Amino acid sequence: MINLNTIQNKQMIKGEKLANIPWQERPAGNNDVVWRYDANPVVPRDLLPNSNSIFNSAVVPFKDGFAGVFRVDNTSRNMRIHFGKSEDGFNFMIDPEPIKWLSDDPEINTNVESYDPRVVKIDDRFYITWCNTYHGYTIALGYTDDFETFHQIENSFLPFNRNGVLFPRKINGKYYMLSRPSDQGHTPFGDIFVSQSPDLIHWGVHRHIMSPKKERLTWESTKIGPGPVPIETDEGWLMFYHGVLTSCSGFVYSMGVALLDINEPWKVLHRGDPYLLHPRETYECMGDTPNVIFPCAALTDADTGRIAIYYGAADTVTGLAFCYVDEVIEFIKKNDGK
Ligand code: BMA
Repeated sequence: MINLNTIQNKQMIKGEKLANIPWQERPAGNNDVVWRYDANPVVPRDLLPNSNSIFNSAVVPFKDGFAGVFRVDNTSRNMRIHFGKSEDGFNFMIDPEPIKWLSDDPEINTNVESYDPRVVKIDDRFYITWCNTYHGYTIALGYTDDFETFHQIENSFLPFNRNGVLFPRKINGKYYMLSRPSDQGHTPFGDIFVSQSPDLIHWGVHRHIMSPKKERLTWESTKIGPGPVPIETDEGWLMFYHGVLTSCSGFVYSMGVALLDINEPWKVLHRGDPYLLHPRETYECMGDTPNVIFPCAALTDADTGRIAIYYGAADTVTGLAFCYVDEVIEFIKKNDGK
């Protein structure tokens, strides 16, 4: 909860304007920093004839509308990623066929299972990271210029790793990627790291950003992992992330936020102690995996400070939530649990 009277209407996003950002104002009487779209889910589980579930997906502005890469688990329960598009960011058309990655190297172009994509525009090219299988789960990287032809580059890390998230620009001449080293199963641990690359192929200079908060029971006691592409603000990189608590009936995934140093993003400036979004609605609490909120994308409008977050709900559908950048930064500072 925040005191809205104390918030100045500051514009803090350093990025492009997005006048057509999907948006719905905070409902009357609601003082939450992040609020949900009232017609969630935006993507139902059965949008495609053979989809079991569509969730943990990424959306970016493209031409006059939006394009995205969607995690679709089919009715054989294979995990695949598909191209999708939308005019308004609320209603999507998803290609029934998974993305066909072009690559000259059969060694990396395996893609037995593909899931949890993120998409980022760097200069004029859209880069896609996703969790891929190469002798175990690891981070794959590809790009597209037009969302028609997709090229796969190199797997960024050795197995096991998940949640590869590129920064939207080079920092001091290097590409930066967040990730969460893991194991081959439902990893019971996980810290967020950041790595650097001169060419998007060779990754190194690995730096630790933050660990789960294990010293007391918290919503992020078990493991944490990066979510959407970090948002550049006047105060640092805004990093929404997921955190996991182990309850009597299993993992509970919530969303929180931290602010990272602009030039040395392994340095945490502030970290919100409470979560920002936690499974409460039926579509978040019931599904193939109950009690999961898993954010993978954020659209931003530098003009108004609006942020629209796409998140997977209960490993089944895709939801949308909204917030203002200045209110999120105010929240982190007032509730700093670093
Ligand atoms: C993680 C990933 C996500 C999933 C989450 C909750 O390990 O597999 O794709 O949403 O678990 O089940």
